[in-house]
Amino acid sequence: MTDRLKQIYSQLSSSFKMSSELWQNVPLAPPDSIFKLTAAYKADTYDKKVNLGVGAYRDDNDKPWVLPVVRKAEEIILNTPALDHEYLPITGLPEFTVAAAKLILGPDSRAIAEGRVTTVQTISGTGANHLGALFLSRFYSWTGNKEVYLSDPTWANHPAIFNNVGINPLYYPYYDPKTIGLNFDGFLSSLKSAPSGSVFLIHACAHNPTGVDPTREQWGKIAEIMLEKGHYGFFDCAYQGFASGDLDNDAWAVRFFVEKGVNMLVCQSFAKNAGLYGERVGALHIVSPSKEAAERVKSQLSVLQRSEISNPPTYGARIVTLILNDPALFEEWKRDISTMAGRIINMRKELHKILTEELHTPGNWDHIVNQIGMFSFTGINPEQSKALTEKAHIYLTTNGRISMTGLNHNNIRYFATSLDAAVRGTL
Ligand code: KET
Repeated sequence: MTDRLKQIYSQLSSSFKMSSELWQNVPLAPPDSIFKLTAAYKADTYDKKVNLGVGAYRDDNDKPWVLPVVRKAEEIILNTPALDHEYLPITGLPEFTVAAAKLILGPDSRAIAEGRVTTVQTISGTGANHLGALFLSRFYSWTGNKEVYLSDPTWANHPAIFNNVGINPLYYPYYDPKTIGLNFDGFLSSLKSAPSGSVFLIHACAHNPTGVDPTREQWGKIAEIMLEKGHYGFFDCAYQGFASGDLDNDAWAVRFFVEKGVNMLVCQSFAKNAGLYGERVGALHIVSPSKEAAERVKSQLSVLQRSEISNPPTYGARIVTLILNDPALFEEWKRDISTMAGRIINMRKELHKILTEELHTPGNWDHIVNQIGMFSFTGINPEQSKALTEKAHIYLTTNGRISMTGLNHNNIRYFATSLDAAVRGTL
């Protein structure tokens, strides 16, 4: 070997050595518990495979559904040559943020009229959760440790989002496996025993993963204690329209808490109700005690947003803006939402009927029809859930959550018989 070659060889081997050692202290993380299901489902070649993992709507042919109203809005965008690709303002498209606030807080919201609401366009609901958590981490008047109370169970990403900004997740009882319903007493005693001024993350409607929401009377009691104790409400609303099929109905709890004067923020997502998953359209709304406070909040959210994403993306926000601000498109959107919610409700009824009337599956399955939203918390244990995946090619999270929209008239019987066998231990 010539000296020159030797020199090159030695340089190369030392740079290989460096690159192989540089990340040696980075531990291998497990794949995401929800997204790994989509990947495994796609890789599976079995013809009867079923994906009940991620909460993304599918039509009765198991296809993603572009809402007809979204197609119309896209055409309008395509045919508006004046639209350019300039940056949006840091806090987002103003026509979007104004309309999004009205959608969740109500067109007659006093808080909006009084200028007490700060809205920032975010990277869908996840971005709203992150920005809200980051803002609290920096500016909330913490009296002790930075802690947030999450429902037990909750969306798998919640603890990770709060950990990322130095807020420690704690859990309040929410779900009672015995009744497959709300553990209302446990929830209330947690609200009562938490130190005053604690932050509680609350699912605004269609609780993920349980599909169990408090009744209006129960919400009333929750709000009362939150006011008494000066707790902060961190509302996550990813499913407005999916609980009842009605946008106003599903915003009831949020509007009620705002009206009662609970200190709070709301995270809003258009991923599910507008079927705009990959477009990442959402908003964070912080309700302040005064207009002047809302302005200061806005100034700080702008600073945080600028350093994180600079400014939010335009495309999805333009679609939602058209839908929210055009009365005809808005009416059409409401019909599209009830199409989605209606199909899910039909699948619930059908599944309940097959399990109870045809298969006589052991146990009570009424929760399948009583739970609301995209998910059902079946109540099966992790072994049964694993058996469904490994033996029947049915993909679901190991906590027994199923995304109801993955069911359709072609696969519901296969799923029901597999579930029946898993419960009987004969799969
Ligand atoms: N909050 C909740 C409660 C939630 O279930 C999701 C998504 C989000 C926020 C965020 O959605 P985004 O797409 O960022 O607007 N949940 C489904 C998808 C996911 O895990 O990301 C799910 O639970 O399957």
